[in-house]
Amino acid sequence: MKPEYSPVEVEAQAQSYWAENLCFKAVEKPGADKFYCLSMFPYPSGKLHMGHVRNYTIGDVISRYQRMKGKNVLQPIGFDAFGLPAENAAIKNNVPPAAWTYSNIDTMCGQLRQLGIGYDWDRKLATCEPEYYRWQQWFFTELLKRGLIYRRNSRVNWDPVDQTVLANEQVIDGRGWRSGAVVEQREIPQWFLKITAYADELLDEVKQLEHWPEAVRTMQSNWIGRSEGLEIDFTVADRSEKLTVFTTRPDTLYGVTFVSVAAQHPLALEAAARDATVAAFVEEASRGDVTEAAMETMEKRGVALGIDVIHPLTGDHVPVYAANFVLMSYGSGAVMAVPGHDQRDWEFATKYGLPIKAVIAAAAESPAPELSEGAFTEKAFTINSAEFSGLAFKDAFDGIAARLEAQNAGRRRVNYRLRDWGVSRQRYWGCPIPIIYCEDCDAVPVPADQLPVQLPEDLVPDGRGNPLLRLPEFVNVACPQCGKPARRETDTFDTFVDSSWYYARFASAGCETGMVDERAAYWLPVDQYIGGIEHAILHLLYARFFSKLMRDCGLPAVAEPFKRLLTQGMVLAEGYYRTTESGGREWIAPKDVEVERDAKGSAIGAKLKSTGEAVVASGLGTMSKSKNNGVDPAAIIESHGADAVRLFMMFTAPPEQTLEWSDAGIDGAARFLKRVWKLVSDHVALGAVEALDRVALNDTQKDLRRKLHDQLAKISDDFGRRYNFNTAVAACMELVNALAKFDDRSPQGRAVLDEALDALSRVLSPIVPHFSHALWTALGHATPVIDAEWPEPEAEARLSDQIKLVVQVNGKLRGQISVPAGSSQDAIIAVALADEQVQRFLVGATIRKQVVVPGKLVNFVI
Ligand code: OVK
Repeated sequence: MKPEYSPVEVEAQAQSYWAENLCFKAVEKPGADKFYCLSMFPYPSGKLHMGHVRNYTIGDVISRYQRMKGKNVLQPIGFDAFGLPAENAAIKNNVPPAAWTYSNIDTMCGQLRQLGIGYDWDRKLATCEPEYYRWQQWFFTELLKRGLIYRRNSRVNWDPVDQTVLANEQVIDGRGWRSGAVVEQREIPQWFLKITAYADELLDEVKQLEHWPEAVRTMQSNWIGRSEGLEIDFTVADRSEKLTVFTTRPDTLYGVTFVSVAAQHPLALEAAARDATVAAFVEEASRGDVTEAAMETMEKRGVALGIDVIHPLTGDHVPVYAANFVLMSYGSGAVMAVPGHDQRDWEFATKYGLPIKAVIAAAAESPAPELSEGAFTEKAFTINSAEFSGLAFKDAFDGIAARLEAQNAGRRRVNYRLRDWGVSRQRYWGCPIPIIYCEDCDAVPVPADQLPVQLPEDLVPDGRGNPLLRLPEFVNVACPQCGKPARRETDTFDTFVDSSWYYARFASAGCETGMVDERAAYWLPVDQYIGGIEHAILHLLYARFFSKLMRDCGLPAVAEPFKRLLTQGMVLAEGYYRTTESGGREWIAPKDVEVERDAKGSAIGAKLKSTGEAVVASGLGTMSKSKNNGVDPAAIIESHGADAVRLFMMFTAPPEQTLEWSDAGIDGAARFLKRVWKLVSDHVALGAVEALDRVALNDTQKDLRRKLHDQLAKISDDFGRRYNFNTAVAACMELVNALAKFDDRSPQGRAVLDEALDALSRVLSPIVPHFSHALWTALGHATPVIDAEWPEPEAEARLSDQIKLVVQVNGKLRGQISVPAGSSQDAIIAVALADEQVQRFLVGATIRKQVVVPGKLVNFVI
């Protein structure tokens, strides 16, 4: 073993050894429990960033630990390879997205290998490979048969200059990102997955996800948004037709002063046909943003339709308005407006001078609430509600519901916020939707024996529409049913479809006969899933949904795919800028800045390394391109080694918390490795070690063993239960301090040190695998450290021969004594009385009572 630690050599050696000898292959060994550990697979966007390094290191540390604990571990990797970034890069660089994607995959795989992540590389997949998406297409046709997919018109952003559909993120301030043209809304037919059919199950089972962060469970529940309410019919005045609304607040029914409908509601369209003002409003509203967040914050606007409806209980005439904050896709596209008790209705009523009525008060006898500043939205007691006045929320709800039901003017309904999932994208770089449109047979699914519908990989998009549309050999096909000329669907799937089942495919890697096989039943669910909080809602919901769909299609699957979820924190870094002549900010890369810090390490000044010019330190923020504060993992791996990066990632913060990048931190990690290396190399330089003889040890040797096994107990708990790898590393550091001070070179002294270094190299190995591999080999082991067992703390070694007790006089601490374990009460009192410190407080006193609390204290009452 070389006396100096060289990360380059150590890592190269370990990697070549692993490549030839060590398979981190997932095996279904009988008699052992399985552990499936998965970090969310990356988009092949170029090269790894620090967020990736953190995600994949956390997964690897957990996997390696579980493997050492004897589990059959599966840790796969793949690439979420379709999507817009590849198309954008293709437009920019004039290359096919396939070439760009495969080249990025190669780069990122090289980096993941360099980091020493122990994947089962045989299971690698990319969602853009026909072997993968073939089964997605097959599953689509299966779901279609089962009525879980349907086609309907839905709105898209249309760029009239580029003649293309734009994703929401391609619309900037209402204009197309390339053309700058004002974006229009168009209705086109699209495919939808009936996720709403699973809303109840998806919601109910959130309760079972006990190893998920509470925040994620709440987000899932809120997104599904189950609400119990009433559907209420208002009759259109002078007509027999009904206008049905849904409300969760029937207790406020007496406060309705108008009804709002969506701009696309049939009543609004009917009014638009005869009234130019309404027509102008409908036209304008159809161009607006339809996201819920936008609805919440946008200025509330509307127009009277000149139509009244009849209140079902009071018989009053109530005007109907078209309003820009009512969505046609929510319920029936109409809501009863109660401006006294709903803030949006209050804003609308205030703007258009509509009446505001108080029908709810804080308590049964309270006066009406003050409504001049805003709505009173609490669920409390009804007032001004005829015979329903003075009731608490539930009684009012039930009473009004019963009355409306009896009148056949209302019924109880459960409503969901969740909408069906539109999966069509008018994009080239995605999985083709396997449908053929025939004039006679309509939409015909591509038969299984004609799958996959292969995506041509050599097209170069130019930003003007989907290039598949311009490829007759792709579009023009024979109808699979009648054989007549037909057109192939050119839309592709939302990439969230690709990532909704990849975890199951990993478990059945390479299966050529189906989407998954019985291996999925063995490996699923994923025991530990790791990823960013940005996927707390959609990805996790869709993956949960797919798992249930697969189960219901009779495939080997589980209801809930992810048993434990760890949401990792973001990687943060300081940003630096200088103000340009035009008053803007020019962001400077951290590597070009020299920073002056105070004693706590906070930046107090910064200047450009090249010129010495002062720049502004803007503080910590997420690493981003726009702030130019990303630290490239490749450069740090080169300068400090992969193990130092891994150690820094695990030591600096617990996985769920944000991690602040710091050059000093990475230097510290490298210094610790050097220190351990020196300990081991000094130790092995002294030659062979005698066997440990537990009964022949002196007190100092026993103390060191106690320290080792105490720390092992802590480290094991940190790894296995708490996932607090930072405190596990801190415990290793404490142990190393003790080992460095231990200078006993006697045969048993060396045996104790050997035991400690042996255990240390094992517990460090999940975090710094190359480094530990080198130590382990130097300590004389022929098998790889990854096949070593996790060192368990030895209970005997943790017991002390001596017990410490405090001594009190009249309850006050006066001394401390040490007695042999198992001493009698008399012997303990004798030692306490003999203690010089204690004696000073007993001079001339009469001891009235002496109390011994075993293992804790002695108290003299004088
Ligand atoms: N392919 C999807 C994805 O998110 C996952 C699918 C399962 C849907 C984590 C940073 C960061 C730091 C510097 C510059 C820029 C960003 C994500 C995912 C995983 C893969 C990184 C989070 N800091 N990024 N693919 N992160 N922290 O490639 O949360 O974007 O769990 O890595 O990320 S991804």
